[in-house]
Formats: sequence, C-alpha cells, structure tokens
Amino acid sequence: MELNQNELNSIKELIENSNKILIIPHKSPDGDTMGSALGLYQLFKNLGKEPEVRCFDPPPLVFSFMPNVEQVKVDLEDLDYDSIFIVDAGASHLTGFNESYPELFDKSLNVVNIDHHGSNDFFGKYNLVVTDSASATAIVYEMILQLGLEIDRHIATCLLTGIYTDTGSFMHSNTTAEVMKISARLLAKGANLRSISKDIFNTTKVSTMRLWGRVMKNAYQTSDQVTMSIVTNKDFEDTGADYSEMTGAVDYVNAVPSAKYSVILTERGDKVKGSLRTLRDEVDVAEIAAAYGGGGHTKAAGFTIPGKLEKEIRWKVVDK
Ligand SMILES: [Mn+2]
Repeated sequence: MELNQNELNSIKELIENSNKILIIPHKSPDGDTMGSALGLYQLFKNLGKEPEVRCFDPPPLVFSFMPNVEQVKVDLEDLDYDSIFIVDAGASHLTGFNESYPELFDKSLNVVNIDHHGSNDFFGKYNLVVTDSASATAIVYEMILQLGLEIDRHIATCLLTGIYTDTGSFMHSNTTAEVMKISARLLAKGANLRSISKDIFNTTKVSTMRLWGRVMKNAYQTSDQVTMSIVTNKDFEDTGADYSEMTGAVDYVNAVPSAKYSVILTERGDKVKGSLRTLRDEVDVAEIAAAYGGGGHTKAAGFTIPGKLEKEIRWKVVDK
C-alpha cells in the first residue's frame, strides 16, 4: 500500500511530540472504526502516551471482546489534546461532532484523518486517505509498519477486526492478496481470529433473529432485478431490536444470484435509511446512493432521507 510520505513524516513527528491524544471513531461505530481507534489506543499506550477514545455513540456489545473497549467514552468535553486522530470517517459529519466542535475540521488543530472512503474530502491537517484500502485498519497497519513501531497481540486483534468486518469475513470483492497478506501477518502477531469470527459473525440475539425474520419476510425482487426489503418503525418495536442489529442484513439479502444490487429501506423515526450492496463488477452503488445525498464504496453504500415508508399496491388486468 502506498502512503503519502510527506504526510507520514509529519504524523511521525506529531506522534513523537504528543502526549494527550484523542481518537475519534465515526458515530454508530462498526468493527473497522472501533478496530482502528482501539488499535491506535493500544499503540499510544505502549509508547507511554495518554490516549483517549471518544465516540458519539457507545460501541455495540458485539465488540466486547476487543481489548480496551471498556475505555471508550461517549461524547466530547473539550479539544484540549496535543493531537487528534479521526478514523474511518468518510465525511466530517459522520463523527457526530461537526456541529458541536466545528474547529475539528478547520485545520487549526493537529487532526490526523485516516480513512478509506472515496467520499473523504481530506478534512484533516494531516491525511492518510487510501481509497483502495479494504479497511481503515489496513491503513493503520501500514502506518505502524512504516513508522517502525511494534504491533502487539492486542493491536493485531483490533486491526484484524476491521479487515474482517469490512471485507464481510473475507467474502467481499475487496478481499485482495494484500488483505490476506496483512491478515496473515496480524495472525502471526497473535490476533485472536477465533473471538472475532465467533463474537461478530456467529453470535445472534433473539431480537436480531426476529428482526431479520421481518427483513426476509418483506424481501422481493423488482422487475429490473433489484432485491429489496423494508423494515418499519413497528418492526423495531415488535422485535425489541435496535438499529445496530440491522448490520449484515443487507449482505444476506444480497445473496439472490440474479440481483443487480440489493436495497434495504429502514425507517428510523422520521427518517428512512437506505443500505445498498452489489456483487456485480459493473454496478456502482455509491453512485446510486449519491443520487439520494448519500455515499460510500462502489460495492457497499447508503443514504438517509427524511420521510416514512408507505406501501404501494399495483393492480393489473391479466387474461384468464
Ligand atoms: Mn471502514
């Protein structure tokens, strides 16, 4: 992986001169942003520094196996830090802190932006943005390697978690030879793959099963080969599931072999969230999401628009 050497040299100097370091994952944290944040947390701890991870939302319970996850604090009290690392955030608003702390994004502070989304606008004073990286943790891995710093088993577990989740357990098309190479090295460093796969992919709450039941019951295919499903506010109420339990459902729906792409529309209060996936090389779902003000990757993207879901019924006359 190619990292910008100027940026890397600046970041090296910044780390050396920093003691209090703030790390910010994106809101509604996933495995990649938590893995990047907690991997950096352990790295800075090992270097004798005082890191803190502060996130807009609490980490979901599935990440309980991750080292130091109990150290993650919710909300932000001030910006009194020597440097600030923002990880896996494709845009400033995804941190959740853009309105309360706009100075995070005006380049007046020592903000390091580590990300792999095509939508990233280089909001940091320093930017390690590699859009063809499978995960943000893979960039963190490369950064640590090129800075000549040590990866212990805790860091290895965190970084492998990001790769594992952002490649859909090595099943998505971003699973390249480089991804496998980095993963092998992280395993050699003692990464706990057993916990990652068991806790994230083989642990399902009853509420999640019931919610996914609704997703599958509501699934249909449109005449132009799009697999769709919907989840309403009532589905969340009835099943007792929360929004984070939708994670992975769209990948499941995307399994229909003839589908061009898949969409799940989810009511979240007075907004509707769309999640898109495709397995087709010629389909760019980020482009489709952008038409609704969203974004993401070519094979996985999403959007949020105000509104509610309403059922549309069509009737037609057929020969008997
Ligand atoms: Mn990511």
